[in-house]
Amino acid sequence: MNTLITTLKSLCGDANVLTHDDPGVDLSAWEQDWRKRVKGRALAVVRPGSTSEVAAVVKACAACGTAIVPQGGNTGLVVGGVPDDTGTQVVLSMTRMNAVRAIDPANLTITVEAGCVLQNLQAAADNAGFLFPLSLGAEGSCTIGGNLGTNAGGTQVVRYGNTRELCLGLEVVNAQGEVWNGLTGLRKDNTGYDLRNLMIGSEGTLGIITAATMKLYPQPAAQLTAWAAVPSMEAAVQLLGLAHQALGPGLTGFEVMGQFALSLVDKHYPQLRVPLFKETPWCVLLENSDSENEAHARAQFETLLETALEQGCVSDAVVAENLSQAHGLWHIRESITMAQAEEGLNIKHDISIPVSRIPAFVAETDALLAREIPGVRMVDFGHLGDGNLHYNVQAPEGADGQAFLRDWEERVNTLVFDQVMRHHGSISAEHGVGELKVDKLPLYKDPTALAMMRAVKQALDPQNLLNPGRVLG
Ligand code: FAD
Ligand code: 2HG
Ligand code: ZN
Repeated sequence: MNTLITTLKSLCGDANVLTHDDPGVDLSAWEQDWRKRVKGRALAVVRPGSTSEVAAVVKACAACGTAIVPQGGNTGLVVGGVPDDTGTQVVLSMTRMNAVRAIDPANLTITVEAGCVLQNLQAAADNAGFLFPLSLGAEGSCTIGGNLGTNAGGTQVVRYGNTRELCLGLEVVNAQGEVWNGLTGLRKDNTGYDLRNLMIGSEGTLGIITAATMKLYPQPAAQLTAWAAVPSMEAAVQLLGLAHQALGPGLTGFEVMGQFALSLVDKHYPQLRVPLFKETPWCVLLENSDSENEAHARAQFETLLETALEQGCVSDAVVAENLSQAHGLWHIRESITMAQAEEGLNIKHDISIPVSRIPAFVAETDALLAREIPGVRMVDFGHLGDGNLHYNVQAPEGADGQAFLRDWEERVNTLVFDQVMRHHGSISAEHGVGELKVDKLPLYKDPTALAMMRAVKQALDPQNLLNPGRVLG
């Protein structure tokens, strides 16, 4: 047997080192990305149970020059957490390290291990009487380590920020297998370079996050959800301005959903009963989190929606009567990704643009794509409150998805990303670069920034052992 495998087994236990040679073991769950874009082949999947085991595994891999691919829930959308197809890389699955280490109510912090599933972190905060606001469709499977690795966004960013803004401290194993204990929980610490923010969003290329201290917030006294039909993207942006004014920090969600995106949910999950979408090009989902009470939140919402109806930026609206209706509306929004996958392979773009430019971007880019690909179907939706659109391109009705990707992906990406640049945006808002966008970064990122990023990678991981081929290629 490979001597590295023997060493890894002695470090983590036989049951926690899986290889293709083990009878009856299927490694596909770790080797295949969520979107089924890539199927790699791992040398082994290693599941450490503690920070010291992670450190020892990294040291053993570094000693023989074996690359490591950190993995959490494997829900990433840019092929960042699966091995390549050489059969030489070790997948470091963090899911056994899932403990809640501590809650500090006075400091409003929670310290958890990296493999803690986001939903379990939310529940631990809730049980202690607090809110942990990070929320995304994959929350039942993704881990806080993966969220930090990708600097995930989700649906509450308009109020609470990305994962980066929610993190106060990290524990990290570096590429040399040394442990950096930065679990401070401090809101102020100006003692030099910000290593925490360097690690967050580095997609496993600079270090392995083993634990994190995250911010907690008071739970809102009331949370109300509204669903509004809007006549245009301009109207959606106007409604966002009104919502900021009327709700202030109470505005905790502002999502936009195009008619075709909602029609896919209606088609594939008719039981979800999508409201208002048939007569309008766009719908908006708004959330108002109030620190007073439900009556106050409802009155605020009613005033906002009356003003919006008067000004013509909303044509119709419903306000959820209770929590279960609110969950139903959010469930429709969160089902778009699955409905799109049911419809077939597609070209995803996770882009950000200044909110003020989004209407022009969508109108121009829709027209360019329709001219190039007659019948192309646009699955547009996303976090309009943050200027983040999921501008996804689906093959014309009846076309073969595989052939569509082969013939059009490059051309469509160039067209969309050139448009993003013209509107001063970013080609990755929240999903990251992974492997899918590695070749695009040199084309669309400032060359000085890219050179500085390469220098950081070279300094921290000179052997290029941590997630090689991702982010920088
Ligand atoms: P993985 O997929 O396992 O890994 C992601 C990246 O992080 C990889 O590069 C990996 O190497 C690295 N990594 C993982 N763990 C660690 C660690 N401990 N230390 C260092 N690096 C690590 N994303 C959003 O931002 N917003 C959304 O609204 C959103 N919605 C989604 C909805 C659905 C249905 C799905 C399937 C995905 C969605 N995503 C969204 C994408 C995905 O859920 C996020 O990127 C999430 O943060 C990934 O977490 P994970 O644990 O699954 O990480
Ligand atoms: C979301 O906002 C996710 O639902 C997934 O970021 C986006 O499927 C997508 O393109
Ligand atoms: Zn998103």
